[in-house]
Amino acid sequence: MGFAYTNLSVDRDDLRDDVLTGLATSPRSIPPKYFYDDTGCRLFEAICRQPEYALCRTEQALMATRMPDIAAAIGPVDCIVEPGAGDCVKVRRLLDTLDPAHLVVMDIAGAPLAAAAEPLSRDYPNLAVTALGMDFIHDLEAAAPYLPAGRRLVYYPGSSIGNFPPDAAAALLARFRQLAGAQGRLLIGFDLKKDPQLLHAAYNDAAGVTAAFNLNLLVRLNRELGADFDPSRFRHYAFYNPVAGRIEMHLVSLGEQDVNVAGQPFHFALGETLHTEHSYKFRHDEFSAIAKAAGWPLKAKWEHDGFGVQLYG
Ligand code: AVJ
Repeated sequence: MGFAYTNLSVDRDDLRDDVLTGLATSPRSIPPKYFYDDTGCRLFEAICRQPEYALCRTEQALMATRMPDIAAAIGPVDCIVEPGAGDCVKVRRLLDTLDPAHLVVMDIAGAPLAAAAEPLSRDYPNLAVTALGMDFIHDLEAAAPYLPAGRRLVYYPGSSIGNFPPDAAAALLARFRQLAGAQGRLLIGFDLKKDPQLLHAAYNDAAGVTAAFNLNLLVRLNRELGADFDPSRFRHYAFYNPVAGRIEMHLVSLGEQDVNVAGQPFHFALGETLHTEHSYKFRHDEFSAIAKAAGWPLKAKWEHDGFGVQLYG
């Protein structure tokens, strides 16, 4: 039924503005969505193969074993919408089972998204595939003209929602509510709270892949913003903060240093951190309270080995 790609993003300017703003605040921070350049996408896939990082594997196992139950709870859908679809692998299982007429995928990395989404229209001949290169966190509403009428299921797997503090997560889920429409549904996956030692290990893998993923952000800024970070002078530092219920990931300056980013100078003191990611962990009841505040009534929930999936709508 065809394939269409539209690039709605202006991400280069967003990157520059977001990074300069984040470097000027205290503590310094950069939004985690900027991890995912080509190298970052490959490193994240490698993280998912590390023995300590079970998140992707347990979600896949849950979806594989509970799919009949999940599909029955969802009911018929005309369109699946996946923000942050990336390699478009996970949604195939839903396409196989739910057989919708339309799929709308979005990702900030537009070119890799288009390359991944195009084959779906060949593998599913009755499916109309729309790929949107866009920053859905910034500008979700830009997708509205591309959504077909009918019953829409928003699919947000992978614990991506964990990158947002509870208030921001509720705000994003409220915007998903608008996107899904009156009859809409939401299927969302998130990492459950568990033994903090397990969480710590997942973000400090022995092979150093998570460290490379974190430090790659500096390499990206060097290339795309003409920055001159020396990644060897920053330390990957990730830990579970049980009070806040989140993994915090930082790059800690190993000494006094001056860095130029997009023509602007920044001084890092010894021990000063650049905060790169929050990864919140939830209990089922905590998550459904956030979703409820965003206008989503809970329909069903599943869990497997420390990973949770919930259905709303
Ligand atoms: C893709 C956001 C789910 O938070 O666990 C993996 C990203 N960061 N290791 C996560 C990530 C460090 C990941 N999410």
